[in-house]
Amino acid sequence: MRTSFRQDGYLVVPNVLSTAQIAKARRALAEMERSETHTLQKGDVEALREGRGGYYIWHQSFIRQESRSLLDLYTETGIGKLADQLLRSDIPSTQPRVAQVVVTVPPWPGHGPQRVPHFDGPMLIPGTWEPTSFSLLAGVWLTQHELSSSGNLLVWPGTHLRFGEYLAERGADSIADTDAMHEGPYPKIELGDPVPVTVAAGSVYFAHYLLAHEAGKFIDPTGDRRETVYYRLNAERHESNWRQAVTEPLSEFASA
Ligand SMILES: O=C(O)CCC(=O)C(=O)O
Repeated sequence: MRTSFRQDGYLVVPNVLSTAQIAKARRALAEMERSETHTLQKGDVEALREGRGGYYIWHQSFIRQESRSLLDLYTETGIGKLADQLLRSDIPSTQPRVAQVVVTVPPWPGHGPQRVPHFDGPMLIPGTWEPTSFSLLAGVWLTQHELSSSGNLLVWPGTHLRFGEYLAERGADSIADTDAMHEGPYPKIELGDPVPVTVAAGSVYFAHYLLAHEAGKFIDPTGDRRETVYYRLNAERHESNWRQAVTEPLSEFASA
């Protein structure tokens, strides 16, 4: 498990959620969707409402009352404990502050909001020089998603290591120089071939912060929508160690 995460930069753990946990989380999402309290981040929500298919994502901060259900999902399914098996034992994961919900509804012939592989941005906090990097992403798949070309997440295995080399050569702060990168943003490094993430409902996906990824097409109009909840996880002290974490991409992770 650790070996493939270290090499590929991602890992899928099947059968983490019970059927009851999946159903509870899907009900919570449906309720959030109906209440429209979510903050739409990007995507074509109008297309979805009008039944034309589409893709959208929104952010929920755990500080907000209405997103309590997403924190419950995180806690009840033991995602933090699984993440801790990937991280070094002296720097376990801390509770996430942000969850991101992704929903794709067929047909979705184009790509997601970002049309090229990307990382989740340096997203510098205004007035500071600290990027809002994180250690690893945990994604909970609430729907069955075992076919490709059905709005899959696409990943480029091994790119977390090559992105790390790129940053080690230029210095960690060059992560903010997105002008030197492709639009994604993602640096102009060798990517290799993308792999569609195909998983069963109830699986949890873990990915390194630096791994190149993108939302793929959804070409089958009869397919089912995808519902994924992502959590951005930090190893303890990531905020002060982020420069080392991005230039030595495995420095926060346990050896194989
Ligand atoms: O469709 C997905 O799951 C990927 C979402 C994504 O790339 C992102 O939020 O940065």
